[in-house]
Amino acid sequence: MSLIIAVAGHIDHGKTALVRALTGIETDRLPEERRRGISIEAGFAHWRRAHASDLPPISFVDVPGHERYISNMVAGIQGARAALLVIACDDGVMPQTCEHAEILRLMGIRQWVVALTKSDRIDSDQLSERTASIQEWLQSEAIEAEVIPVSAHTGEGIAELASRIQLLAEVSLGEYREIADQVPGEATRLCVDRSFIAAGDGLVVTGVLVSGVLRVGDAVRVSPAGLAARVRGLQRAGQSLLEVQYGSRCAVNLAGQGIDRQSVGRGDWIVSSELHRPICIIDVQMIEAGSLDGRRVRCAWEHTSLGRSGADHPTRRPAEVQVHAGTARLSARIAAIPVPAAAERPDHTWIRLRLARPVSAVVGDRWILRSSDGTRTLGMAEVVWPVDATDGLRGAAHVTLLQGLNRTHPGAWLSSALARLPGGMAPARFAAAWGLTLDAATACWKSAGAVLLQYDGRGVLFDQNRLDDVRVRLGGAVHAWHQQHPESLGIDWAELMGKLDRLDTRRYASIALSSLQAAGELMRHGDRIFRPDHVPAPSAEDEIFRLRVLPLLTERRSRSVHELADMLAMPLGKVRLALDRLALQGYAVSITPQRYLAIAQIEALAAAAVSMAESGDLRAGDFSRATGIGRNLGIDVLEFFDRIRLTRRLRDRRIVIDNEALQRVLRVAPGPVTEMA
Ligand SMILES: Nc1nc2c(ncn2[C@@H]2O[C@H](COP(=O)(O)OP(=O)(O)O)[C@@H](O)[C@H]2O)c(=O)[nH]1
Ligand SMILES: [Mg+2]
Repeated sequence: MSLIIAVAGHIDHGKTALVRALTGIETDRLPEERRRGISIEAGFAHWRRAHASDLPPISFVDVPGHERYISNMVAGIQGARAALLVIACDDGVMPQTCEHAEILRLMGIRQWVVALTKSDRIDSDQLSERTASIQEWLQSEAIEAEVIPVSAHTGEGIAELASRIQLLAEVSLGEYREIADQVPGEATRLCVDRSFIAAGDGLVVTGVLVSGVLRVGDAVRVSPAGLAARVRGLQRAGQSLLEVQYGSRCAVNLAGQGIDRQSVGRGDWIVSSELHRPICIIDVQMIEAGSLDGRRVRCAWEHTSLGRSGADHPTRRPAEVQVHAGTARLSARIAAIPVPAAAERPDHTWIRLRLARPVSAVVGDRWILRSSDGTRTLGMAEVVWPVDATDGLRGAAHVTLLQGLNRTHPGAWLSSALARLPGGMAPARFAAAWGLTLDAATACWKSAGAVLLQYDGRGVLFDQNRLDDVRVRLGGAVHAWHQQHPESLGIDWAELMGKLDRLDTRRYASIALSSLQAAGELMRHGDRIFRPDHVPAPSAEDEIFRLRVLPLLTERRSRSVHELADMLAMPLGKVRLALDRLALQGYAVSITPQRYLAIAQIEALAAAAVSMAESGDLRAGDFSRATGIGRNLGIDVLEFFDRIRLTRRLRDRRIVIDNEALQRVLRVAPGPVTEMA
C-alpha cells in the first residue's frame, strides 16, 4: 500500500516549486512545460523522506492549475487520498483554487493541508491577515485544514509542512485501511494515465492501482477493448518489483497480441479478466457542485436543462455532459430518474448516464461531471448500479431499487438488490459490479442469504427468503383452489401467477414451482398445478364423458386427442381437460400429449413388453406386431416406457429396469421442470 497526495491549486501559485522543495524532484517533464513554465500534465514525485518512518511510500501528484487542463487534473488525482492545496499569499484564493478544491472534495478527499506559498513576498502583518482570510474561506467551504506559510525560495516553513504531511499521511492510511478491510478480495484494477514504448521492453503503462494486487506474470485485460496481456515487469518509484499493492502508482510493462501505444493509453483500465465487463448505461447518484467562490451555486447544474426533476416536474430533454471516469473523459447523455417529491433529498439526484462508449465501473467509483463545453464542474456522480439494465424495472420500481440499495458492503448491496430485482443476478455480474474476485464474491453472496440456482442453463443468484415466501404462497394458493374447486384437476398456471404479488415475478414463481415439484409438494400436468393428494371429484359430466370415451381408448387402434374431439363432437380444449381428469381419477394415462390409453390397455402393453424382454429381445418391430397396435403407436408406447424408466433402450433393443415403474406413475406423469409460458 502507498499513499498519493494531490497537490492542487491555481496556476503559478507555486505547486511545482513546492514539490521540488519537498522532494527535490522536478515534475514539469515535458519540453513545452519547461519552455512555457506551466504544468500541462500531472507530474509525479516520489517522496524520499529524510527520516525513516514506518509509513509506506508517499508520492505527490502535482496537477496542472490552468483551467484548460482541468481534464488532466481530474485524471491526475485518481487514487489520491489526501490533498495539499497550494495558495500563493500574494494572490489569495483564485478561480482554480476553488475549482480544484471542489473537485477534490467531490472525489471524497477528507484529509487536507493548505500551503500558503511565496511567504517571502509579503511581511508578517500581511501574512497573518492573509492566513486569517484563507481560514475564513476554508470554513465557508467546509474544509478542515491547517494553513502553513511556506517559501520554496527561502525554505521557510518547508520542514513544518513536511511533518504536517507525515501526520496527514498516517490519518489517511488509517482510514484507507479501514475501508479496504471492509471489502475483502478486491480484484485488480489499474487506471492508465499514460503509455509509452520503452527501448527493449516494449509497451509500458503508468497509472494508479486502485484495487487488488498486480504481479509479474499476471494475465490481465485491457478494458474496455478486452485485449489480453501479460505483466512482464513492474516498477514503483523507479524500482523494479515483483508485486505491487493497491494504492500505488506504478509502471507496468505489458506484452500481448495487439498491445501497443495505439491500443492502450489514458482512459483504459488494466483489470483481472473477471472485471472486464465494460458497460454504457449506469445509474449514479449525483452530488451537485455546491459552492464556487464561497457562494452556493446551483445554476451550474440547472444549466444542463435537466435541473431537478421531481415526479411533478417531468424530466426535460436529456442533457449532454462530460464525464471524467477514472482517467477517461467521455461524453454522456444524462436522464434524471424521477423521484417522488416526498422522497427527494435536496443534495442528491438519481441519474441514468448513457455513455458514448463503454467503461469499467464499480460501485462507489466517483466520477466528475462537467458541462459539455468543459467550462463548469456540475458535480460528482457516484456509481450505484453498474449493471447496464434494471431487469425491466421502470419508474417507481426503478427508484425503489436504487433507493433501497445498501452500499455499505457488497453483501448488503446484493441482498437489497435481490429483494427487488425480478430475475436475480448472475454471480459474475455481482463480482464485476463490486470489483471483487470470484472467490470473494462467492463468500459475499453466501453470507448475504442468496442462493445460486441453474436457470436457463446458467447460474443465477436469487434471494432465498423471497423464494421461500413465494413457495409458501404458491402452496397456499393451490390448496385454496382445491377447496373451492374440488372437481378441477388443478389451478391454471396463469391464474396462479395472478394470485401472487407483482414482485413475485414469473422467474421466482417458476423456480419456486420447480422446487416444490422436486420436493413432491406440488405436481403439474400441462398448465395445471395441483397437490399430489388431490383427486378431482368426478362430476356427472365426467361420468358421461368416461362412459363415452373409455371404449374408444381401449381399441387396438389408438385415437389422437383431435380424433376424439371429432368423434365426440366436443371442443378440443374441453376434451383435453376431461382426459386429464380421467387420468387423475385412474382410468387413463397420457403417453404423449396427443395420445391417451385406458389403464387396462397400457397395463396389458406393459406386461407384453416385460415378458418379451424376459423371454428374449424387446424390439420395437416385434412389439408392435405381437401386440397388434401398429408401428407408430408401438414406438410411442415404448418411448413412454423409457421415459417412466420401466425400460431402457440399448441401440435397437430394450431391457426392463424397473418393473414397478408403471404402477408408480399411473396417476400423472409430471411435466419437465422448465419455466412455464
Ligand atoms: N518568491 C517566490 N516565488 C515562488 C515561490 N514558489 C514559486 N515561485 C515562483 O512562482 C512561479 C510559479 O511557480 P510554479 O511552481 O511553476 O507554479 P505552479 O503553476 O503552481 O506549478 C515561478 O516563477 C516560481 O519561481 C516562492 O516560494 N517564492
Ligand atoms: Mg506547475
